[in-house]
Amino acid sequence: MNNKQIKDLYSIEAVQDLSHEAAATISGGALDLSDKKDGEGARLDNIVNARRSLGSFNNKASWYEVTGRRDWIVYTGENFTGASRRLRAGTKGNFTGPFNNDIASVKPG
Ligand SMILES: [Ca+2]
Repeated sequence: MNNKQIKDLYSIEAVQDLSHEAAATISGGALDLSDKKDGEGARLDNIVNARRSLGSFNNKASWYEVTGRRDWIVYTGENFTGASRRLRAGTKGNFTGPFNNDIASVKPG
Protein backbone atom coordinates (compact mmCIF):
# COMPACT_ATOMS: atom_id res chain seq x y z
CA MET A 1 0.00 0.00 0.00
CA ASN A 2 1.45 3.42 -0.92
CA ASN A 3 1.30 6.58 1.16
CA LYS A 4 -1.70 7.99 -0.69
CA GLN A 5 -3.71 4.81 -0.18
CA ILE A 6 -2.88 4.86 3.53
CA LYS A 7 -3.92 8.49 3.73
CA ASP A 8 -7.21 7.68 1.96
CA LEU A 9 -7.91 4.95 4.48
CA TYR A 10 -7.48 7.39 7.34
CA SER A 11 -9.83 9.82 5.60
CA ILE A 12 -12.52 7.17 5.28
CA GLU A 13 -12.25 6.38 8.98
CA ALA A 14 -12.46 10.07 9.87
CA VAL A 15 -15.66 10.42 7.84
CA GLN A 16 -17.22 7.39 9.53
CA ASP A 17 -16.39 8.78 12.97
CA LEU A 18 -17.88 12.10 11.96
CA SER A 19 -21.17 10.55 10.81
CA HIS A 20 -21.43 8.59 14.04
CA GLU A 21 -20.94 11.79 16.03
CA ALA A 22 -23.17 13.81 13.72
CA ALA A 23 -26.00 11.29 13.98
CA ALA A 24 -25.77 11.37 17.77
CA THR A 25 -25.66 15.16 17.90
CA ILE A 26 -28.50 15.83 15.47
CA SER A 27 -30.87 13.32 17.02
CA GLY A 28 -29.90 13.85 20.63
CA GLY A 29 -28.49 10.37 20.83
CA ALA A 30 -28.54 6.88 19.44
CA LEU A 31 -29.16 3.31 20.55
CA ASP A 32 -26.57 0.63 19.80
CA LEU A 33 -27.33 -3.08 20.18
CA SER A 34 -25.15 -6.16 19.97
CA ASP A 35 -26.01 -9.83 19.59
CA LYS A 36 -23.59 -11.03 22.28
CA LYS A 37 -22.85 -9.76 25.78
CA ASP A 38 -20.61 -6.74 26.39
CA GLY A 39 -20.93 -5.29 22.86
CA GLU A 40 -19.56 -8.38 21.15
CA GLY A 41 -20.91 -10.19 18.11
CA ALA A 42 -23.08 -8.69 15.37
CA ARG A 43 -24.11 -5.09 16.03
CA LEU A 44 -27.01 -2.86 15.14
CA ASP A 45 -25.60 0.62 15.76
CA ASN A 46 -26.81 4.20 15.46
CA ILE A 47 -30.54 3.60 15.75
CA VAL A 48 -31.87 7.18 15.90
CA ASN A 49 -35.59 6.73 15.18
CA ALA A 50 -38.36 4.44 16.44
CA ARG A 51 -38.19 0.98 14.86
CA ARG A 52 -41.42 -1.09 14.75
CA SER A 53 -39.32 -4.15 14.04
CA LEU A 54 -35.61 -4.86 14.17
CA GLY A 55 -35.95 -7.22 11.19
CA SER A 56 -33.27 -9.89 11.14
CA PHE A 57 -32.04 -8.54 14.52
CA ASN A 58 -35.32 -9.42 16.26
CA ASN A 59 -34.84 -11.52 19.42
CA LYS A 60 -31.06 -11.29 19.22
CA ALA A 61 -29.92 -8.29 21.28
CA SER A 62 -27.98 -9.21 24.43
CA TRP A 63 -26.36 -5.81 25.09
CA TYR A 64 -27.19 -2.12 24.61
CA GLU A 65 -25.64 1.32 24.82
CA VAL A 66 -27.60 4.58 24.90
CA THR A 67 -25.58 7.59 23.81
CA GLY A 68 -26.76 11.17 24.16
CA ARG A 69 -29.50 12.56 26.36
CA ARG A 70 -32.60 10.54 25.43
CA ASP A 71 -33.88 7.41 27.13
CA TRP A 72 -35.03 4.53 24.91
CA ILE A 73 -37.83 2.04 25.49
CA VAL A 74 -37.29 -1.50 24.26
CA TYR A 75 -40.10 -4.02 23.68
CA THR A 76 -40.15 -7.80 23.45
CA GLY A 77 -42.80 -7.65 20.66
CA GLU A 78 -42.88 -5.90 17.30
CA ASN A 79 -44.90 -2.65 17.06
CA PHE A 80 -44.04 -1.68 20.66
CA THR A 81 -45.91 -4.59 22.27
CA GLY A 82 -45.08 -7.13 24.95
CA ALA A 83 -42.87 -6.45 27.94
CA SER A 84 -41.00 -3.15 27.92
CA ARG A 85 -37.98 -1.71 29.65
CA ARG A 86 -36.62 1.84 29.81
CA LEU A 87 -32.93 2.21 28.99
CA ARG A 88 -31.59 5.38 30.59
CA ALA A 89 -29.61 7.92 28.58
CA GLY A 90 -25.88 7.44 28.95
CA THR A 91 -26.06 3.85 30.17
CA LYS A 92 -25.00 0.52 28.72
CA GLY A 93 -25.27 -3.04 29.85
CA ASN A 94 -26.33 -6.59 29.15
CA PHE A 95 -29.99 -7.54 28.81
CA THR A 96 -31.13 -9.92 31.51
CA GLY A 97 -34.10 -12.17 32.20
CA PRO A 98 -36.97 -12.00 29.68
CA PHE A 99 -35.26 -9.23 27.68
CA ASN A 100 -32.16 -11.17 26.68
CA ASN A 101 -32.59 -12.36 23.07
CA ASP A 102 -36.15 -11.02 23.00
CA ILE A 103 -36.07 -7.36 21.84
CA ALA A 104 -38.10 -6.76 18.67
CA SER A 105 -38.96 -3.01 18.63
CA VAL A 106 -37.52 0.19 20.11
CA LYS A 107 -38.40 3.86 20.40
CA PRO A 108 -37.09 6.99 22.09
CA GLY A 109 -38.48 7.41 25.62
CA1 LIG B 1 -27.96 -12.63 21.66
